Amino acid sequence: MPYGLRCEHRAEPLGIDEPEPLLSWRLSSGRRGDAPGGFRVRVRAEDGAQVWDSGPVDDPSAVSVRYGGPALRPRTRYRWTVEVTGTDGATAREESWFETGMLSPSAWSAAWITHDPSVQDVVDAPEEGEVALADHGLQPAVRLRRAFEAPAAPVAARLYVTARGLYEIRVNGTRVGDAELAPGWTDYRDRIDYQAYDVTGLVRTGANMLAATIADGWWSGFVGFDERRSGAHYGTFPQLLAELHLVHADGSADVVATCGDWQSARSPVRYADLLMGECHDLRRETPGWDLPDAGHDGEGWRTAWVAATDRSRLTASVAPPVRAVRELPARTVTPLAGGGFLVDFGQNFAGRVRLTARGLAPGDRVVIRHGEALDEAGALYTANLRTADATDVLIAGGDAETVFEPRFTYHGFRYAEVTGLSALDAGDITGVVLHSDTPWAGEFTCSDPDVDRLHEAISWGQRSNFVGVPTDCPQRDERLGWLADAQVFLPTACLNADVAAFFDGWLREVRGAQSPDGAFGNVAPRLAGVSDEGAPGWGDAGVLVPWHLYRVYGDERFLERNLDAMCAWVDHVHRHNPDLVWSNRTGPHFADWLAPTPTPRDVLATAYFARSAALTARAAEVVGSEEAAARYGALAAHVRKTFTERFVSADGRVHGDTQTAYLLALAFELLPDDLVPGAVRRLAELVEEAGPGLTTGFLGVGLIAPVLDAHGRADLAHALLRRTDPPSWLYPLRHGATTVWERWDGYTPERGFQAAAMNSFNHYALGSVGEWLYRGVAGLDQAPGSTGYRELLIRPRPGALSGASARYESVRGLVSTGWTRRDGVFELRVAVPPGATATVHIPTDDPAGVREGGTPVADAPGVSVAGTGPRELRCRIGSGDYRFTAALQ
Ligand code: RAM
Repeated sequence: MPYGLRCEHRAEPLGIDEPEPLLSWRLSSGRRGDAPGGFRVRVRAEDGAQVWDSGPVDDPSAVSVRYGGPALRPRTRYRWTVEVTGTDGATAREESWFETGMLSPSAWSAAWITHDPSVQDVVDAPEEGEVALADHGLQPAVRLRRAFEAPAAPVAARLYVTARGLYEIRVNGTRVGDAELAPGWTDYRDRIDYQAYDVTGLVRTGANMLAATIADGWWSGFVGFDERRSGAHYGTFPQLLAELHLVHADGSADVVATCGDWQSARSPVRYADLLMGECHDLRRETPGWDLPDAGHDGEGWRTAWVAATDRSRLTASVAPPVRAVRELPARTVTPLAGGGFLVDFGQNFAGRVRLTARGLAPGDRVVIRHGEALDEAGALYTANLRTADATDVLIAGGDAETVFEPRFTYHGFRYAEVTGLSALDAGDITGVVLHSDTPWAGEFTCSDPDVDRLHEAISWGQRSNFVGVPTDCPQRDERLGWLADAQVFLPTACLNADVAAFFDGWLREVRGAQSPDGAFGNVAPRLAGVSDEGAPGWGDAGVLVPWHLYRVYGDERFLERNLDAMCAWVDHVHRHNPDLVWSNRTGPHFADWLAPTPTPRDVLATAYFARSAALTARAAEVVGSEEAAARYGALAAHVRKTFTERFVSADGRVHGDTQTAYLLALAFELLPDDLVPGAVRRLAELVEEAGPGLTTGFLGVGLIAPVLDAHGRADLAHALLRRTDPPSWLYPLRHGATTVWERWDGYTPERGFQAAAMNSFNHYALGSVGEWLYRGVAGLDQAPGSTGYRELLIRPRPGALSGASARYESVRGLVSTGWTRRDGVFELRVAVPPGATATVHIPTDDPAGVREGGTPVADAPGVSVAGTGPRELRCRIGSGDYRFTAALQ
């Protein structure tokens, strides 16, 4: 059965601009050995007319096809079916739809509108709690509205909308969609995403009102840590651009577009900034302003100001929107000695609070400050937020009860300090978790509750930092799309969630941030003030990320879309380092960032040079660029040779003699075969000498468990996992962490907090060990040469655990593993989706005694024995569910 149909890696996307969308499906089957014989995809228009028929495609491993029909029409819904034929000839089908967006910037007619920025509001003298407004020169949000008549309720209504800034838009008072922080963060100088919404049910016969609020967001608010600018990285005031397309029963159409006949006013949101926070003055609310019967000449409304008409940078968003994905109840509410309350949500996360406030008089202020930790005295600790105020302010109106939730900001926090209320019940304050709504795809659990907590902390780090773009941290004045952080965490992220569309969107920013010389940046979207030229391991993300996405999702377009940029990057490094040791143009060379033991910079850089050249060659091969494949393949071989000549001794010692030096050499396959055993031995010694312990930073940390495992030392990987002294993964968890810290020693009881200048408690980079929990501990992996989970590798590493299991929704279907070890019996359950095959490594003391479903493996249906290794039996299986049992002490 096909299920989980996707178009462009999204379920039922509304408003895509891709002319040849990828249509994909997953497969399930209850029968062992089931494999599809082939598929057929048909695409139809809304009226049922066939638009494209792939015809029967005889490809047993395919789970996707690119649309290959006539040019798609703009703003049109297409329905598609996939029919899968089993090897027995039986067919099963499933249906879905996608809808095109504007398809071309030239299709737009709307203008960018706002409140005339030359009209200054009378702003009250700042009072307590309006610090941000006073200090930072922030401006009130803007309201825009347009009344319109509909002769009859339309048969279809679509709203295409974006902002330079952030928008929230309503039809007749009802909020449209559930996207938060839309349109998201792009380098607005190059591209601005728009979103499409189905508003058919919201438009009525007669008078209607389209009404929006816009705020600064990334466009004109504070971004990052560049203190030279008072916000305004891209522009100085927010603007809205929207088109409402109405289709009537008689086939006629109307468009309501932003233009000079809209009205504008200052919003009661006195300021809203991603870093500083939001202030909402309810005394200024004018209920009904967004309804059709609102007085058109109400106080404060003016003719909207047309700021610009350039529509050339508009593109449909490809990533899933940020949404309020879940809510966290307050775990404790503690009254503070000086007044106010301290709320603990029990979890560090990105988002904001929703507060119900009662008994306030007009003008009363409720101030909500956010922080990740408490200081020694039990008060909110905010020093590590640097210049981010992260403070929301409610100024009460006349209502007996007010529900306040800021709309145009978010914070990274676990604790909130609320002042200005005489009482606060736990039920009156809720944490609202925001993140890019990447469908969760993985589950992991094992018999060690500490390791489970680590997995949870890693997952919360992912949730907190996938907010529009992959950020380093969600709390301080930074929150930038740092390339290395994303690159090292990507393998973990891909196992936790379906991040294909999310990274497809971000890679546009990575390419956009590339210099004319070919240098990728250190952050994407590009930002003035953060050094432009990519450092080793940072810039290389422009190569490593597309390659990994291709492997996980089997979608060659990740390579097609990025290959030119990958080649330009490798050429850039090569051009400036003709002797093949990367020592020139290393950008800010962050090396093995925050490593307890530093690795020589040229070793690390040259290793990445070789890796990027090798992956670029493989990418070129996949997309059929033979010349490029040969050229980069030869370059990679030369860089590897140079690496060995310059940095590796005859017994496999790598210059610097650090864990990360060996990890890079081994993970990137830089060493000739005869030097590998010596390098592995030395790596193991270094790990053992350290405790066993690790001395790696951002670039080494994700490699340590996989490399030790790949070279027969899974025992050491387990030892690192169990370690509780710093540097280790469990140490922060012993000290209250609920997300992975930026630094191994972000807090120690002896010394207290690390330097406030750089000490995030929610940074996912060091959590990149998450990948090995799935691949190593639970044993859920794909084979080295496999893409899109076609060829699985099931190889659990039990260590001293008594059980572990993982489930993963791959592009092909559900893969799962689960093992237990009890009373000398090892039991392993495996599920393989149709069309995939798997090699299963069963750890055992008695390979000859292994059974499947109670039957000796040699006789078990669908199982073939592939060989034995030291204390293991290898079997090959096809799709279906299996249960192996083996003797294991
Ligand atoms: C820090 C960021 C990020 C890292 C860079 C080098 O400021 O938090 O994690 O990649 O520096």
